[in-house]
Amino acid sequence: MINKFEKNGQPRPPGMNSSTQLLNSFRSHILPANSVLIITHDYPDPDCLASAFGIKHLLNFWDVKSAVISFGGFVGRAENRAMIRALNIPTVPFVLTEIKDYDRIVLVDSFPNKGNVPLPRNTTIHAVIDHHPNQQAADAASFYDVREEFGATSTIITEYLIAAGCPITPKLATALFYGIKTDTGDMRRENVPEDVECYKLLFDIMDHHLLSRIENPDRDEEFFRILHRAVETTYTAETFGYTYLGNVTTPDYVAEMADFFHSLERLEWMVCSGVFKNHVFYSIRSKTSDRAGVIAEQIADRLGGSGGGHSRVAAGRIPVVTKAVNKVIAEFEHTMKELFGISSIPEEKLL
Ligand SMILES: [Mn+2]
Repeated sequence: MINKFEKNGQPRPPGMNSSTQLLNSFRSHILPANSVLIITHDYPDPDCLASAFGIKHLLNFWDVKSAVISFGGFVGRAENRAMIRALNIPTVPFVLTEIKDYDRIVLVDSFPNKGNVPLPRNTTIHAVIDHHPNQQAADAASFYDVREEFGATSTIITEYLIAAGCPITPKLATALFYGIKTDTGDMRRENVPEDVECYKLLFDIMDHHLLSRIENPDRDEEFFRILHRAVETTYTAETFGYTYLGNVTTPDYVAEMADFFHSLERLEWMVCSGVFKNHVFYSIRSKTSDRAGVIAEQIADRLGGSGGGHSRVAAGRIPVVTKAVNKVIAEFEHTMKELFGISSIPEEKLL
């Protein structure tokens, strides 16, 4: 339970003054409240889980009686399930919540009406804290803190906790550290000095044994089946790699395999797709380009889905409505090749 900056009077991370102002504005949009619903994107990743967990701590610190973390979908990736278990992050499936039971709604690591949160359109959202690039206008009545240049929403939340003087427990520090670590890809993807400063601060507070348990989780057999299938279907076209996973039991596998196969030497791009619950999910990774989010959005626009993301990490989903799923996959692959300009480059199977 250390708040290092407060305690030792050390220099604050860059940008802390603006964080204090933003925190005060956030507070005035949320308090007074008895109950707050904290929503992450569907199939949550460590950054949004940690951010929601941090906001829950902050609201409890401000004497909000009930702060509930909820999302559509479920937690699929083994590491993320281990994170929830090891850090005791309480969550409630969105289908079991009633919006009217809550005084305020906070959205973390996502933006309204982007197709990846469970809230019905026109739901009043009182605060949005995010780091995804977004073209849409913010609703003037609500609180928005969207910092596109930040590597993780967990960094913004860490600054809030420090600015508020809210104690950061070892478990919360572990969550936020892991959120920053995964979203910045261990600092190999976009990040700002604030990400590194918060990373260092959290490193001294967190529980390293718990982090080790999260990063080395037990895996179910399905993981190895998916890995096998991915190795079999992967092909490359010069510096572009693609794998199609077929039906998956959780869309998290699509992101996970995109990350893993992206490490194949000579690849600049890696795209992975898979089918889950009447949707084709896809993930795009880039090593040096800044166009992953743009391409994810273009694919979604052309095929009637939703998509977007950061410069090197992006994702989307396309609904399978009237057409057969194979047809949607074929359209997806055709559009992908066109946008990457690889339609005429011969494909080479990995195996
Ligand atoms: Mn994030």
